[in-house]
Amino acid sequence: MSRNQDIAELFNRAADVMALLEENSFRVLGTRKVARIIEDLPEDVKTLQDQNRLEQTPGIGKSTVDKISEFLRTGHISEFEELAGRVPAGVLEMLAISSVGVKTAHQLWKEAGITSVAELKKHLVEGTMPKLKGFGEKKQLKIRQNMEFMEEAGKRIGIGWALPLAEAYCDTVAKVTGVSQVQYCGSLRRGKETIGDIDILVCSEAEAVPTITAAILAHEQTQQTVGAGETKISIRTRAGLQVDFRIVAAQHWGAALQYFTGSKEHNVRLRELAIKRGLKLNEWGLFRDQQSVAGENEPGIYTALELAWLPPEMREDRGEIELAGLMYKRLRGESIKVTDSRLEYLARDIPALWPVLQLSDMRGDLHSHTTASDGHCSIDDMIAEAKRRGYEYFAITDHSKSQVQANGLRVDRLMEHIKAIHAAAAKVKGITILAGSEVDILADGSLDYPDEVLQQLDWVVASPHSALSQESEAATARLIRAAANPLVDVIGHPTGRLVGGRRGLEPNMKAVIMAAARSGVALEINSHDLRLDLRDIHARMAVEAAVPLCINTDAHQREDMDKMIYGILTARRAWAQPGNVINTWPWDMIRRRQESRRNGSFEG
Ligand code: DGT
Ligand code: CA
Ligand code: CA
Ligand code: ZN
Repeated sequence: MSRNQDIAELFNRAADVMALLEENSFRVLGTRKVARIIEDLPEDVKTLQDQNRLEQTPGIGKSTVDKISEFLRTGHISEFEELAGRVPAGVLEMLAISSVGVKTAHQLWKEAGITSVAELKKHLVEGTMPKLKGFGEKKQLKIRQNMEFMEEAGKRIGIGWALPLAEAYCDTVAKVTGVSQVQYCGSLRRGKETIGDIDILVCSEAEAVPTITAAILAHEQTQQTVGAGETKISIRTRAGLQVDFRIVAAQHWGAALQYFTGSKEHNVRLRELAIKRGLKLNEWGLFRDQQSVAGENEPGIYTALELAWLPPEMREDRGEIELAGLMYKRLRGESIKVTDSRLEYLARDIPALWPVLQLSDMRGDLHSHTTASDGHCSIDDMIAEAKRRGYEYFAITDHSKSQVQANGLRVDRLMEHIKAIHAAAAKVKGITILAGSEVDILADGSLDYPDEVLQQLDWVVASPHSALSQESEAATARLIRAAANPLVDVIGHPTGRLVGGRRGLEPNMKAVIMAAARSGVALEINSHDLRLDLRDIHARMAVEAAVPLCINTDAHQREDMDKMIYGILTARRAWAQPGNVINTWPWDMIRRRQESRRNGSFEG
């Protein structure tokens, strides 16, 4: 920011303060106008002042010149600071949230007594906002979203935002002549729910580096360069996110890929293993003395360390290195002995090759909404989209009656809706359409429809939506009670948390998973990038307990079905194999399980 902009900012800020203090509106407007004039000055204020030309600028009077001079001398403007002292700092901070203007901030401060961003957030998250004029649910949601966005921008960003951005940069770089491979690495390649910065690895000839750099700088999202070396360039995007690019030659590709994918903890362990074998591992390769042993491709690094290759999502030093050691032996036909408690549940089935869950394994999506509740597309449109994606089955699960704000269906409307879904299904061949519901799990664990109603549905997702800040014990009892109902096929977004936004329920997850194992209910990984609920570590507990997962997009419109990938990444982080996820199964297999649960013959 230039000095002119800095000063303009101070004037604008002062105008905000005056407005908050309900000063004369001419004074407020006048101050904003001065800010605008300063911002638009074609020359640096300091130059103008030094040449005594500042006074001659139209719209800048004596008092403004004095303030600017004071700023140039001291770095602040005392009159403005005095003014700011009369407004709580937190109220001024609230103005930084887009969609909170002076009027709103004044209202929050004077009418609701809210004087900090944290207080505002608490009210919004807990739904305890005092009634204010013009401050409806829509406005509150908007503020909250902007607030969360701001927080994320300040620290880590959601994967749903980072992944498309990284892919766009990869596409740009891949088009440059001389580039043979491009891959995003780091936490993004490991599929973490939030990303600190994006790391992109480029394989190319040295001659291509200037063209690659130019292509990165010319990308529409690039704001500025943060750092650059011979084979490294870091940029900041318009949204403030850092992207690190590293360019390597083909003989180092695999080693660099392995290194920059991490995690750091995983890498530290690998390096120790290398040292034990008299080798040296770094981002350039795996070496014995000065001689390269591996480095061209990633699996080669692992093989040289007598480890099986595992998908990046598992590389967190949570037992995967021990697993990879056993898998390596397995592949060689050597006998193995499992001593690591983290691997006990797998002991009988340590695979020789890890079956990585793929998007193409998914046979259906079992949680979606239509215009009947709060979705944006018709039944026909959603079915057509599911079919277009090649799904074998698809469940429409609109909200139940307690979800009033989501236009939840009362029983009479639900009965009509079931008929409409079946009628729409009859028109489409080659896909099994399930008339379902996303029935609310009420605070005490009872369901929003009676069993007689649930019995008429082809598919039941039961999810908590309200009372999400209840005590852990109550949350545990609530989820266990819902899980015990054999008419429930899957517990949807079991905690209700929002990534970087809302903590959601914090039940004793072990107890909930044991209850699910007894009843045979599946647990959802809701793949909306802001939910990812179950999260990775909890989903892993489910996998260990052989509780099936169900990865659903909770689509409210056709394009939401794209979000399946985020759930898959989370499932991989949970060490899920395709068989652990029920919607990789053929419908008949799911149906048989459902039947046995409904008629009481289910035996786990
Ligand atoms: P982030 O960006 O905070 O979401 O997480 P990462 O994992 O992407 O971390 P980042 O961007 O700092 O570094 C990318 C990768 O580079 C990291 O996953 C592993 C590797 N790396 C970074 N620093 C170290 C280090 O000190 N030691 C080792 N062994 N590897 C490192
Ligand atoms: Ca990173
Ligand atoms: Ca980085
Ligand atoms: Zn839903």
